Amino acid sequence: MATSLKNLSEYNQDKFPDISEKKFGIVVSEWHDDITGTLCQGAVDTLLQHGAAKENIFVNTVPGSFELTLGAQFLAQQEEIDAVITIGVVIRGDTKHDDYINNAVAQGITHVSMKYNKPVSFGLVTTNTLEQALDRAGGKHGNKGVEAAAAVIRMLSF
Ligand code: DLZ
Repeated sequence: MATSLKNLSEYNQDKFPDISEKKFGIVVSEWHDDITGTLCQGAVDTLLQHGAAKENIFVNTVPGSFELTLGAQFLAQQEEIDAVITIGVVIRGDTKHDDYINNAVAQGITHVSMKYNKPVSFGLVTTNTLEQALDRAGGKHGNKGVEAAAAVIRMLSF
């Protein structure tokens, strides 16, 4: 379903496990940091709301979304980390730069998830305009950071 038809922050909590002892790594891109900050806050709030301990949430930043993969790998390789959330915003420009970044991150974090056998969620907002990104960061389409956190929580019960 297209995001424009769905509030991203609506999710089913039925299969959420107890996460009070789980440790979460969050890697956040500094590009468009006003928006990624809101997405990250959405992710942190969601983890806390579902029982994670504040001291078990580790937030790290990377310069841009392209670096999310390596950031995710640094976190995922730590034995004590149970799940990783990646947060970034890539807004389409005049060139195909965004395609290269988005595809690299999608493939990269999939690889990290497979390599370490841990949930790594794709909290990368990829839009044509700044307005669309804001709509997905606490705007009319919810907060993609919330969804990214909900996805890893759900996968921890798999
Ligand atoms: C270079 C670049 C561009 C043009 N746009 C974005 C963007 O919209 N969002 C984002 O997170 N990062 C962008 N970057 C930076 C790249 O992700 C990366 O940090 C640099 O190419 C250095 O590797």
